[in-house]
Amino acid sequence: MDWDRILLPYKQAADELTAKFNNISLQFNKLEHTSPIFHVEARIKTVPSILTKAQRKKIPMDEIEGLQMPDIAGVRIICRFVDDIGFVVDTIKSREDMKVLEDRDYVTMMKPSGYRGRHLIVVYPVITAFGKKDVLCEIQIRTLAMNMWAVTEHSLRYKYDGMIPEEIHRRLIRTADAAYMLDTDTNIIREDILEAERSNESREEIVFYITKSIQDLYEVADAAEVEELYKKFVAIMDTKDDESLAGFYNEMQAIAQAYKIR
Ligand code: 0O2
Repeated sequence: MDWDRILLPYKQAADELTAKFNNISLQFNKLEHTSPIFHVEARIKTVPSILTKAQRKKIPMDEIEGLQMPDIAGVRIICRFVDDIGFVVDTIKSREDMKVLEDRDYVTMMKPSGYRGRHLIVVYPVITAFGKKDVLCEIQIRTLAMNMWAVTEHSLRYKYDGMIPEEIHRRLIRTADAAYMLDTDTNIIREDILEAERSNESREEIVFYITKSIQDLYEVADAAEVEELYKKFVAIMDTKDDESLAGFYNEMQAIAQAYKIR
């Protein structure tokens, strides 16, 4: 079999989808100060892994690119909060550049192993050097906690060749429960966490504005006056009082406007 000819379009799909999801994340972070997508990774199944799965599932070689093996190209999207998973799913379903064929929800219906995650099987068209090809891709969406569990379990499954000893299996179920609790609790305080981050970020922006303005004022204003402003700023920073910082920010905006530096 000409594996390069088969697999290269899948690599292209995985690369393009990774870039697209990373851009969605970037745009959310820049414009909304937070993103439902925390991290994106992708992989192409290796030839031995394709052959093993084909053998295990009795998939004829001329059907390995079909729905029985939809994960030759796999993209994994990691979210911070459980609610983000649904948001990412809706985003993917609303896009015109890929079509969702299957939606497997192992978040609400945990697998007997303890595995949790949401899997979308999408058909994604790539324009290769030799023309257009529709390829299947599995998009796995997990929280950080679900991912940590799955990566750990995957290593153990590999180590024990799929026959995980009973005691370790019991521990894995306990850690899956712990990961579920972590997800549930952080999801409940999601808005508080995001609000704290937004306020930290706006504090950083204010501090950046003030320091830049003071620096620029040295070019146009009386040095002693600027020195006084700088001392006042340092004193406010020492108090860690957000209200005083906001007041000083307003003062600096007025001064910057008067000197036409902003
Ligand atoms: P890899 O190395 O991650 O690519 P099957 O493929 O038969 O196991 P099915 O029903 O065809 O399962 O597809 P499913 O369960 O929707 O998704 C399969 C993929 O989900 C697996 O790919 C894993 O990545 C992940 N997964 C599913 N169940 C488990 C689990 O119990 N533990 C872990 N760690 N991952 C799981 P592959 O091909 O098994 O492996």
